[in-house]
Amino acid sequence: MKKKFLNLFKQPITNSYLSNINKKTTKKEFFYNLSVVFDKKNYLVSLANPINPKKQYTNKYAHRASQSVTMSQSFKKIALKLQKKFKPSFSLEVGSNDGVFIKNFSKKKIIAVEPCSNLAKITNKLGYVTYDKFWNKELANSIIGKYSKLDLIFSANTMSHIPNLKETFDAIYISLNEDGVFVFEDPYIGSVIKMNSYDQFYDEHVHLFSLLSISNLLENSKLKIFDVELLPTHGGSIRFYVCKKSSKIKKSKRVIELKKRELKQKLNKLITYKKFATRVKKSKRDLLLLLKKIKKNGKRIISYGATYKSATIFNYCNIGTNLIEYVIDSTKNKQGKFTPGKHIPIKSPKNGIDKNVDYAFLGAWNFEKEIKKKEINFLKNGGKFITHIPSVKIISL
Ligand code: DWN
Repeated sequence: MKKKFLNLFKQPITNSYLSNINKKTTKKEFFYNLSVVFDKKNYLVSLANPINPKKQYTNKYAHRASQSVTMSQSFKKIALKLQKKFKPSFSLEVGSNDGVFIKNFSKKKIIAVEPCSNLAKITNKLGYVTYDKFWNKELANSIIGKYSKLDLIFSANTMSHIPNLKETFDAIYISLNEDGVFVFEDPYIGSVIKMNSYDQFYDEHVHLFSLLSISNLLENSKLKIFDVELLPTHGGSIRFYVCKKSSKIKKSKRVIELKKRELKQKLNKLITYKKFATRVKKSKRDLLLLLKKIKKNGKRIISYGATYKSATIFNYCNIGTNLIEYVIDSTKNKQGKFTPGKHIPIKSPKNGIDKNVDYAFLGAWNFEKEIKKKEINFLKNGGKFITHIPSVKIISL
């Protein structure tokens, strides 16, 4: 039985950065009601009404995973680790974005699937065969028909984006060799609860996983979890190692330990999510109070990183250009555009944060360390960051 615990109200599609703001473009903007449910049966946390993926993963997809040094390094590390550990002859990545993971493999040893054709074009150009299609059983059958079954399937920040997990996991099963492994990582609900990072809920994050929920989902499949890791990336992610139930790969102790930890955190109880929803309301009140106070004192506030996450914050808290003048982002194809829903202009950081800016809200709070390092002069000159993680606060040198 699914129980609604969080309402983030009217939200736009987070990838829908607007090129122009006029009556025609704003009238066409798509909004939906973002609410989140907890399934009391399998403990999965999901959006109540997912959007049609064809509206989201278009040929205008904006996010480029290679934009952050942190993520490029993390993907390189896991790519090398998986090749060393499993020695795969032939691998596949589901959701390859701009190739940040596959570029660490030989072009002959990996292929990819990426539904956003503008992104698939990038990796095809680099010489990595990339299907610009959605991952499903039909595609899996055509890939194994043309090539062979796979020793390794990797997927980062993609499984959580797919509404139909049963079809997805079935497609993984038919594509894997007998001792093949499927490794996937996504933001971790345990961290979201702990850090109060409610901005991890947006149209693309259809589900946020725990070990408990994925274990339950896989009960009805021919797959099993044999290892798990918690990662610092994206403010706390979880990486699952999965194989066929018939495989001889041994289960790691970490699976049992993390299950215990999740039960202690009560990730299997509705009350945990209800309490979280109360903290989310407080976070909104505190953020608005702080931003309004700063503005009243005549100070200038911008936002750092035109993230999909910050679309949730700005729309839920009703933050527009009255409070945040503009957003800076290093992604070229976001620059010159406007944020979805609240229409805040996005600019290039050029030589870092402008000298006349007093405060920068961390839209990309998950890269706080990287950003602070890059913007050390802003901090040295008295500039301050604002974050809502884990509670609303000002960060100065
Ligand atoms: O799952 C998803 C995650 C991985 O990426 C997607 N559904 C969409 C996207 O979500 P996001 O926008 O919340 O992700 P990030 O990775 O937090 O985005 C960071 C943004 O900040 C990028 O647009 C790049 C930008 N940035 C910057 O301008 N300067 C990042 C860093 C580190 C910087 O120094």
